[in-house]
Amino acid sequence: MRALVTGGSGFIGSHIVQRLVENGHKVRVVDDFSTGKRENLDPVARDVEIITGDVRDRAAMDKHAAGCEVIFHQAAVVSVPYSVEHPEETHAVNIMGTLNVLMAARKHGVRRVVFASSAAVYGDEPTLPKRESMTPDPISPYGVEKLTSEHYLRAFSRLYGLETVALRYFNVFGPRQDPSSPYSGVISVFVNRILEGKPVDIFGDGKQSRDFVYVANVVDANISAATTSGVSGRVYNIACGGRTTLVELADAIGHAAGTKVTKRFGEPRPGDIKESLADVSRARTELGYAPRVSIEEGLKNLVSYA
Ligand code: UD2
Repeated sequence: MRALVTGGSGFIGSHIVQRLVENGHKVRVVDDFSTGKRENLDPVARDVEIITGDVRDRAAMDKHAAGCEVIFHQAAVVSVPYSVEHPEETHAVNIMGTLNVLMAARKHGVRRVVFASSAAVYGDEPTLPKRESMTPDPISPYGVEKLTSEHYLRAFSRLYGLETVALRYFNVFGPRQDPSSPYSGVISVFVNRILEGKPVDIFGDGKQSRDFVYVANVVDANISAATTSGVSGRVYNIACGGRTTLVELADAIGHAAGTKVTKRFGEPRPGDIKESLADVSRARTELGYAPRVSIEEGLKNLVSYA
């Protein structure tokens, strides 16, 4: 297939690009390089068309979608706290960006759009595990933006027959996740600290839990979402379907790195949810999704990469 990956130089996007190239597909990347890094595409740079572009730029997106069969729409401002501080900016990127992608896809007869949604659409509702049949209740602009985008996808699929699939990522980790921003995912931060022989800072008692998922599994889900028939308009949780507490996580990273971990416990982070766990049975049944890389194996890969 000929694919466009928006945000293709970012953490998850670059892994999707790499797999597509390995599988012999033609790939175009559009990225504004605000957080994505050129070196993320170094392994495949010669085989990929890389365009500097902004999903807010409707005319540009229109041009770049031409000739593509599938769009993997990964470009977004991915930080929840940043969206709380800058809702206008994240609205423009995360909603208008999606709309621009959908309009361009429709115009150029793109077969399918696969969209990177988020567990943030569920908000703070304590029922576990999260199922796609639950009523979403986002509590941040970021969650609202991802949910709104999902609705646009479904509307375009109903109105115009454009095939769309939304994947609700839970806590994704793996190589190339940037550990250096205040909004970085906890695993990238902890791995960095542990490999430097420094203590890790746990916000709260460390009993909070997340459903961590290694990035290769997320790539598998994207490929299935692009190629499985009969799933247009659907949304899917993408996670492992298991719970790891922060204390367990720190110890597991220490184990993977072959070192003892010092934990410093501090104040809980404001706005944090206590637990997160996905039911992944819909993705399993309809997309054939099976998280084949365990958290332990993923951590081992990450530690040897870092
Ligand atoms: C994840 C997603 C976010 C959104 C949200 C929806 C990531 C990176 N973020 O946020 O985009 O989808 O889920 O619910 O996947 N922590 C520490 N010490 C640190 C850093 C973090 O204790 O140095 C804790 C933090 O307080 C939280 C947990 O680790 O309890 C996970 O934090 P995170 O920022 O990696 O991810 P999360 O679940 O807040």
